[in-house]
Amino acid sequence: MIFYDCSTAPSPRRARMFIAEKGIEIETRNIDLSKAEQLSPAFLAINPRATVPTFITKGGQVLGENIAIATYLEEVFPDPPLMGEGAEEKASVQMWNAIGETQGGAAIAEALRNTHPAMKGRAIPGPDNYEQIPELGVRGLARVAVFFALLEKRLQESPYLASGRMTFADITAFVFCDFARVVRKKLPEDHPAARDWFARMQERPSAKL
Ligand SMILES: N[C@@H](CCC(=O)N[C@@H](CS)C(=O)NCC(=O)O)C(=O)O
Repeated sequence: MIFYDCSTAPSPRRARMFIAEKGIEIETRNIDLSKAEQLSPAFLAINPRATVPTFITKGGQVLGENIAIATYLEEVFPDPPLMGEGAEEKASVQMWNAIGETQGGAAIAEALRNTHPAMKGRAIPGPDNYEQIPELGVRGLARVAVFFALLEKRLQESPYLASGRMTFADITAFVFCDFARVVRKKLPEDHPAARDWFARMQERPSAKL
């Protein structure tokens, strides 16, 4: 198995945390996005979608999405369970992970990629170039605040997002909450439950990698 990581980007950090929480060692290769290594012919030959994380399974399959990597690793290394057990918890992990991606990660990406000078012409990751739309930057910032409020509401009623224990859904939301610093946003002081959850997540050894 091979894990293509990037030490500075949020999406591969989710896979890195997941692997660490499983307590497993996987051969890891760093792809430096600041040097556009994801667009090099060598990497495009591995993943033509040009994104990290990318993961090669034992059987040689190329996985280019966090959800696929997590699903695969959960099956091969079931302990500790991070994708939920039983119908209710499994469904909840999928739901809160999707919420983290679409309402958290996507909002931050929208805000960052449509405004940062270094992302000019690269508003969307992948092999194709897209111009920035500055209005999407403004909308993205508004959506980050809505995401934080959603987390606060959920974490007022549950210690972790999907259930009573830490799962992949928490890894996803935590990584994006932390990454929101790139658009100068963090969980506000009047979100005490979300801030308490964030502090608990931050203390995990997997969060320090
Ligand atoms: N949905 C994908 C997202 C992957 C993604 O967008 N990765 C970014 C880094 S956070 C990337 O590879 N960016 C390359 C680029 O900006 O060209 C996943 O969760 O695995």
